[in-house]
Amino acid sequence: MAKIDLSEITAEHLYVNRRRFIKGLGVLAAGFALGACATSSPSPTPGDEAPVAGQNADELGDALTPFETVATYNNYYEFSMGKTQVVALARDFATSPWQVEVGGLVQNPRTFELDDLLKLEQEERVYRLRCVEAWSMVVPWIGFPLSRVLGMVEPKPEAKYVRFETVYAPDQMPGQRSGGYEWPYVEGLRLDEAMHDLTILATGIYGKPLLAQNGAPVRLVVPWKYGFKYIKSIVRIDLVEEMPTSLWMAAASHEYGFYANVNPNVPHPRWSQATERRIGERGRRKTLMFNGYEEEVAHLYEGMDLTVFF
Ligand SMILES: Nc1nc2c(c(=O)[nH]1)N[C@H]1C(S)=C(S)[C@@H](COP(=O)(O)O)O[C@H]1N2
Ligand SMILES: [Mo]
Repeated sequence: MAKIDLSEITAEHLYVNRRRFIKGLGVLAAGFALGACATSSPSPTPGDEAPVAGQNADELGDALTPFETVATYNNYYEFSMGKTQVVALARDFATSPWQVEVGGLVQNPRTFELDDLLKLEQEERVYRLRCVEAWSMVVPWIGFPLSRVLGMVEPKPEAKYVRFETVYAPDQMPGQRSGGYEWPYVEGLRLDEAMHDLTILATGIYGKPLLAQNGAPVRLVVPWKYGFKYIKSIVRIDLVEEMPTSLWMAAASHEYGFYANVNPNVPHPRWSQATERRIGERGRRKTLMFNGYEEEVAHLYEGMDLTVFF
């Protein structure tokens, strides 16, 4: 949430982590300067120096989910429907060169090179990630508010929604070669949701560039919504007038709505949302309204019937 602030840290182990994180940021910054010349993202390899985050808990005191878990337990249907199979299949996914086209109802349509995005000030955000399958993690993202990019392109007054598209690369993404879904993956936000400060484009994780399996080189993170809204490997962002139809709405409109705000009181047809399994913990914990970000985002939905906007 907050920008990196050394003064808040006193405990020795946190201090060590913080210092290592700053070193990590240096690596990240060098990566920006070099123009992200790697052709694929690093995968966790035994013996590698473990990447580190700048803090080791979220604002509620919940511990970070270990890097190894975040990097190996993935939903990324373009590669596989098997969570633990994504890493291997995404290993050679080419994330450079990479462009993100931002257009539609804007004054200044613009194609951003990945480097343009990496030159924006990057900050760490430790957020809970809650999947609609009722598991959750705590993830230290690196990124920047989506509002910065939207501000640069200047949405026109008619723009009401933002539509995001994942890369279409069936040659590299085996899941896109099989039927069942309307590729590419599409997601959407209402413009005010997209402009909210909690909404970020993530370019890193645990102080390092984003891993292919986590959506490299750039993916959306909207912490008060279910994980399927966090669209990965984005190549297009369009400002539009009509509510976009997401891949999941198209695939199963009776199961997935546009808003998809985390809500313990509205069950999914297959999964109660009242409780969740925090990966790495025994037992279950109660799901928090808006995933614990109610104070920050509830005002966006004033007057809306939250029981029907799953
Ligand atoms: N393009 C794309 N984005 C995606 C998905 C996907 O299959 N394809 N899965 C979503 C789901 S269901 C979840 S829970 C999160 C998982 O993100 P993670 O693998 O980084 O934990 O990514 C989301 N973004
Ligand atoms: Mo998910």
